[in-house]
Amino acid sequence: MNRKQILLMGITAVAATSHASTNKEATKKPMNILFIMSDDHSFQTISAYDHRFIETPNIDRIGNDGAVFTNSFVANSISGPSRACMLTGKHSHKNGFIDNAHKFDGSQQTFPKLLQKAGYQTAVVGKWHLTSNPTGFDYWNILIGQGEYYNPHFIDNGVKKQIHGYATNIVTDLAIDWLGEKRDKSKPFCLLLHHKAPHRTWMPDTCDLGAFDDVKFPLPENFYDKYLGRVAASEQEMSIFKDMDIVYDLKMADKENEIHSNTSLEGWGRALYNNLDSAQKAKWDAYYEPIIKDFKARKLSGKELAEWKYQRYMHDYLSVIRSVDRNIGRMLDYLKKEGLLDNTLIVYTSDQGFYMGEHGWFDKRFMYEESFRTPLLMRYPSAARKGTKIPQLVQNIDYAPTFLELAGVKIPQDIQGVSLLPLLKGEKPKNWRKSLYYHFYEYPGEHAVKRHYGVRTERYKLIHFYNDIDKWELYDLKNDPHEMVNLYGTKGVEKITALLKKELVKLQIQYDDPIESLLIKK
Ligand code: SGN
Ligand code: CA
Repeated sequence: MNRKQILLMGITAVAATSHASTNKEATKKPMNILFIMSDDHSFQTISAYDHRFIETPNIDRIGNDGAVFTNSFVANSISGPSRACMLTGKHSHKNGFIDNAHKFDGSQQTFPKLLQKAGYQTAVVGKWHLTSNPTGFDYWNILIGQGEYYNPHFIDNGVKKQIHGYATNIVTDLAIDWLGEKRDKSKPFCLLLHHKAPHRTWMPDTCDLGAFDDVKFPLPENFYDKYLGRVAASEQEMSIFKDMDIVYDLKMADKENEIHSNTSLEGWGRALYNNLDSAQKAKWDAYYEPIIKDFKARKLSGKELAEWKYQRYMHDYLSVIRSVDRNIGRMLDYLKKEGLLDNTLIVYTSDQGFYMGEHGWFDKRFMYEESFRTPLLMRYPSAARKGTKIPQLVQNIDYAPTFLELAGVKIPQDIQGVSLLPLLKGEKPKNWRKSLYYHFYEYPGEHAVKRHYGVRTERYKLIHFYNDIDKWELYDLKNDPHEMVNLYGTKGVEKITALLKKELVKLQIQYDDPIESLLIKK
């Protein structure tokens, strides 16, 4: 179900309740798992990684008491596919969910099913986005499709409901309610707490409106990238200047109906506003109306408009993160109060990274660093050292085997990821992977990012864009961390190109990706 259908649904509102239990649980084995994930949360906007934009003390707590993975990546930088990779521990071509238009085959092996079989209580609350209903969970209460920020609709174990309030608060309430009131406390638990935030259209909670008003964010140095030598990058539709919608994304839904973006998104922007109740609207208007008035008076165009859009985008996005961080703090405090902190592995990640204006963009999809990387922090009570930085190359297919090993469940042979537990324990495994494989399929599609696959080593990245084009790109990440200079085919890179192509084929054989059959030109 898409955003449009959700907005048209008329379903009775029910109030969310949270009952903080006073029951203290004794430390017991095996360890519980709390897997927190946000949607589109860039590593640039987590202070454990980067202090330029925002402080996120609560997310950082997870890493301070455990580890921050400094080279964490996804296998396919988009929501449904990423989630399928995590659930199965397999690349997209193996779990079958290659793009958001697919339906997840819930009859296949997933880590929640294996944990449930091993005696865990399993639950998922919040964003699911796999089209089919969850399988392998004792309790599920999921947002429909992308979910909504305000007064969102859920499917509560098969029953549709609307809950009044703000999604990030509600999802946290549901998680706490399940932990305190609904689960079987004689069993270990595995809880997937998956936020909608900070996905487009970055609607802040009313209490966070204006939180960054006194900040002017510096433009990324490649904001005005001309994409020389990079054909796929020049043909995308994820530019802040060209593709970010004034009304839909940037909330300029004026009462006078004078501001028009002339896209179908404008109407949906106005519908999102209309979905707020009168008290929410009053707070929303108090913040945005002066901005709308000022925007109208300034009649911006060209670079001035681009930079105004960038500032608005950053202000809204970061205000949404404030709520994520605050709610994670609430969750950690709850676990502490319940005596659960020291018997629970806590994971924080995102379904992929996101562009904060680098290359002039928002959104994700590309194998370039900002979207290929994803934040990953883990609080592991038995860690040898707290606050460790783990530099090894890790990927989201590694989460499933990590959880299984932690639970003492045998990792099935067909899982393609590798358990991260040895790294968390401070071990330095010999033969750790030296390269990562990536494959993005959603083309033709929204934002027009061409199909591509590639390999990344510690220093280099080789990408092949295919389907309706045939273009290779090569980057030296040490000398060109922002991936501005495509070295492919230039003098002096013959040897490294050959090595990377060999590595790429090795990975395609190892992961059994039938790439040749996909290379059919239109
Ligand atoms: C929606 C968004 C896109 C976004 C995809 C995928 N458009 O379609 O901007 O790239 O989701 O995001 S919107 O008009 O519906 O907001 S994903 O993270 O869920 O894969
Ligand atoms: Ca996402």
